[in-house]
Amino acid sequence: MKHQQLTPFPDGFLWGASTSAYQVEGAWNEGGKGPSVIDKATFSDKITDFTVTSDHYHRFKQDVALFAELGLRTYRFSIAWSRLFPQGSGELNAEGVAFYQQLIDELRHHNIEPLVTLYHFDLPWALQEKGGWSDPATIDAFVHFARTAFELYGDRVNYWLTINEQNMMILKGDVIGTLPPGTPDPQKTLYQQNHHMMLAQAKAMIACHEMLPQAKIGPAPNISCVYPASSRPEDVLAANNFTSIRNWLYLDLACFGHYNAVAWSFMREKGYLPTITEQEMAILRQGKPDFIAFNYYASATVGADLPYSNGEQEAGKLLDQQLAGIDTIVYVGVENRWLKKNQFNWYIDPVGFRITARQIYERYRLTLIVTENGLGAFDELTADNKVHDDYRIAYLHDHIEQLQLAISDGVELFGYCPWSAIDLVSTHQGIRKRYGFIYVNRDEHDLKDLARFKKKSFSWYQRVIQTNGQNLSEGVDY
Ligand code: BGP
Repeated sequence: MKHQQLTPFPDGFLWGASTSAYQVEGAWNEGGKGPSVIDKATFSDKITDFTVTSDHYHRFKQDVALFAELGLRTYRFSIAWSRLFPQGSGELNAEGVAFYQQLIDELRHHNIEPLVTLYHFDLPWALQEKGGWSDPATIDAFVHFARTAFELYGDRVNYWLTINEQNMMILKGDVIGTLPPGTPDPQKTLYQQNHHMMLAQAKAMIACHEMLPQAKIGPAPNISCVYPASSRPEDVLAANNFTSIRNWLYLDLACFGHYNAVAWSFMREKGYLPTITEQEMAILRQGKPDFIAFNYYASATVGADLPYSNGEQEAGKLLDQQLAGIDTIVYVGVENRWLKKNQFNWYIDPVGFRITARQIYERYRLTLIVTENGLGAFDELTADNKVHDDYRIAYLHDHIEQLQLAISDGVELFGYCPWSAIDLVSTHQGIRKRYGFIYVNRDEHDLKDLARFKKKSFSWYQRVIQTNGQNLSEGVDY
């Protein structure tokens, strides 16, 4: 649809930016924090230092002041579960409690609305050792953790996110570290874990509504529209399969409280069906989100079978959460010749962003917020401490433009939080893959002085926020 007139971003729109605890805080073993699966993961060992990351734990006041200067109306961050509960459950760590109290107070002091993710990939190691999400006791531990966070911070936090990218943890369990290496029957195990996470999420949403009637809570999956490789009906069917398995399985359970039919039949065919009870399904039906948060980086394209030239099969590329991958009886990830790629081989597809937002809104009719979207790139700090990241400005410009088109299409959207507020360590590609508006002066292993420098995109986004998204194209002084 070509609009003659665009609908403006609503008043009070939450312009924001995101981070997650294990990627930004550092202080991995300070302040009484227990280890998480990330601290024990082997994937990052050689690539980068994950123990200090951006040192936000020690520099949060300086960082929040910069976020305020940027003009953020909201800041999305996650609570490190093992900072509150070093053992995952049991004893509460007072220093961890105090850290998030101070962070939230600092945000409030600057009129920045905290948007809190309860769990962003960093399951406490003590729980992982007992079976992690395969053990139903982890559901209780999560619910206790969530209730504690509601109790501690509920008077100052109005927006909560349950679990970050649960769908990626299941689809890419080996990449993100959800599953200990060597787990027998990994796929079946992951779908059972998925069921447990869904229950944990539903119970947390129920608890939130009971304890904090004024607060709002929702899931935060990674959702991408899926294109068929061609107009061949079999390819369209494959795209449909992948949409159900990648996207709707998770959101149908969260919003409707039932298993998506196509995803269910996929799990049955493959022998991945989880064990479920009627009582559990009743809990899933009862727990309802107030909104849907979603992360979007790129679209996916799939075909029915292998005759297509398949860039995704090249060695090493499968180790990535944004690639569809291959399941020969269901879908095959293929190249999309219409789209450009970034330096890390992720597609850049702003129109896909609009399509994705429309699809989610049309299906669930819940208001949306974008909790991640951004460009990972090799930024260069010049001799005079500048970063001329015009490529990031271009990416964000094109995506925000499409977001306004989605709003003009009728999609209800209340916020946009690009990834990331400040440079942080990438999930598996180190600090060299930078996303932030603020440069952090460190290399992979040489931590330098960790000084902060505003990038050109900082000034640009500042203007976007000031003009409520009406001034995307104007250049900025930098
Ligand atoms: C999402 C995660 C984030 C972040 C982002 C960028 O999947 O929720 O934690 O890492 O992707 O990914 P990467 O760091 O791999 O570039």
